[in-house]
Amino acid sequence: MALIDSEIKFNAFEITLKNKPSQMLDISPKGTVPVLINGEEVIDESIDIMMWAYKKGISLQYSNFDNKLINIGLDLIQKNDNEFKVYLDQYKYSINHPNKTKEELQNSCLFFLDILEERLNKNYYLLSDKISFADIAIMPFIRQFANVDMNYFSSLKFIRVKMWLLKLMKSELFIKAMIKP
Ligand SMILES: N[C@@H](CCC(=O)N[C@@H](CS)C(=O)NCC(=O)O)C(=O)O
Repeated sequence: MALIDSEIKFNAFEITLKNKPSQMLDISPKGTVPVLINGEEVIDESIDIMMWAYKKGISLQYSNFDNKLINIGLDLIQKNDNEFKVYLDQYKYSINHPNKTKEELQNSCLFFLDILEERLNKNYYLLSDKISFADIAIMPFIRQFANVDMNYFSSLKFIRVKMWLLKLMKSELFIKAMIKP
């Protein structure tokens, strides 16, 4: 989404994670997606790809925000990547956690929705009334959380998070990003 938003032309290749191609592992042995190759340059962390795109691209998204907001955004992404995602993976793959009930796994994720709801009480999007890199970085994971059990997600009290997710899923940017390569 950051690459599209920054109007950077690129080719996308889908990877079967169970059968990673050697071309990918040669350039990025840690074996996670996404990996961006730009000539000799290899960037294999999503946040680094986003930041590269926003610095290189013509989108004004990044410069729209002052340092304080950028730091709030980076902090939210940190929490998403290092805390929420751990609990989200346990909930998504609950079969690997037979000692925990579904309710326990769901409850462990809610702290992050609380944080997002509080931000969205102030603005339409996470940093301001304009969409930002933080929305783009975090939205896919909230979508994954919702998709595990849509009835449960719909029943939650987080009205603003639900509206925010719907708005982003209907956005041109997301629809473009979801077109299969
Ligand atoms: N911190 C990395 C995490 C990327 C990551 O874990 N990607 C998953 C797919 S969503 C992956 O490639 N997993 C490797 C595997 O399942 O073998 C990033 O944000 O780029």
